[in-house]
Amino acid sequence: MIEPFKSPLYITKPLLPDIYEINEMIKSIWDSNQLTNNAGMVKRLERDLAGFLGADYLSVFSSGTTALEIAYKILRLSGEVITTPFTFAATITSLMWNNLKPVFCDIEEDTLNINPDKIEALITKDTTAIMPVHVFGNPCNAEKIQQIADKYNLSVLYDAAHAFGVKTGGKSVSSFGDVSMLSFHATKVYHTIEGGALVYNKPGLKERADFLRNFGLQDGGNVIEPGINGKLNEVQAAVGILVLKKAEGEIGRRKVLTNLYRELLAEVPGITAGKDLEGVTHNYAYFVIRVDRDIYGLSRDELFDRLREYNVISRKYFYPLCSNFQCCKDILSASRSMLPVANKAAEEVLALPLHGRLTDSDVEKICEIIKYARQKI
Ligand code: T4K
Repeated sequence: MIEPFKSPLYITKPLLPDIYEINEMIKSIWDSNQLTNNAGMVKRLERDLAGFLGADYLSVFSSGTTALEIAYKILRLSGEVITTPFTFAATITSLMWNNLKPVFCDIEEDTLNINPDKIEALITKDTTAIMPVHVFGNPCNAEKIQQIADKYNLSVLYDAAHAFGVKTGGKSVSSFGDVSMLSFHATKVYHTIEGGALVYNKPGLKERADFLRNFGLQDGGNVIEPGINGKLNEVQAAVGILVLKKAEGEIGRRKVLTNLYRELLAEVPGITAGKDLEGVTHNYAYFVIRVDRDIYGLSRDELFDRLREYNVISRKYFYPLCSNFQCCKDILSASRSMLPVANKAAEEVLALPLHGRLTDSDVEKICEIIKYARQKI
């Protein structure tokens, strides 16, 4: 008999800066009286992040979603944007909020990313961009996607919300496409409590984005192009500066736990735990499994409920599938018949707890529960 965990185990627990170090940083902000508006901490964070990511041009924003919305403006997107339904709501709702129509493309079975072989058939005269998502930090097939974009003269905007620090072939994934968006929400492997960034791969874009995040104000107060308030404040930037120092250690610990999960779940029929992709430096942002009901004996939803009885609070990322949202019911490409792989994944994928504060024995016990839950049927 396995005892439930005494307190809930969530899929993540934010990485926190040392309390004394953050106090020092906050004191210096208090002394400066400059709390926001592109001041010292934000500038320092942008420099630190650009160094960490090897980015030439980068800006930080108040959230990943605001960063996406500003990216739509600087890339001058209009009409239709081809994207994936297997993503967090923000990818899709931010498009719709900006009068852009999401066109849903099915995904690959193994990476859960947009399937590049299915993109071309969705391009119309109204398509202006492709917005792939590096789902759970697995890099998309950027080479193929760029070939299609070049052929049809489309922009490529990566939703890299999950892909902080991920590299493939030694190159940061944020170097792909025209622009990449990173999310720094508290649930992310690296965070600024709330926040996000754009990494630009063309000169000139950063300058416009920086105006747009500050209402579009130019020096002298004139506005050429209307903007929004998308600024990160000084206290959050200070958190980001300190959390960055701990990011590599966090990723290293998550790697150890991921490998432990994989080893222990390998013996459970019907549970697939994924593997590292060749040539990829992963960030272990999430640990997800797929549940094959016919082999495992329980559906993903039944396993989710069973884990909850033991105080393991997993998450059904991404269910419901974005294309099945009520707000997408009039979009032709949202039809289930066109998205078989994504609809199946949304029924089978489950994110389990993964963060640097978990112990090996936490993971061992979660895996025991998954084995035991199956035997109980
Ligand atoms: N594109 C993609 C692909 C994304 O995944 C996201 C965000 C975005 C765009 C937009 O980026 P942002 O605008 O958010 O920067 C969470 C996050 O709110 C969201 O940022 C994230 N993706 C998404 C995948 O996950 P929920 O609704 O699942 O979060 P929640 O509150 O259920 O948190 C999960 C668990 O984490 C909780 O059970 C407990 C724990 N937790 C959470 C918070 C907020 C903590 O321990 N402490 C905390 O402060 O959306």
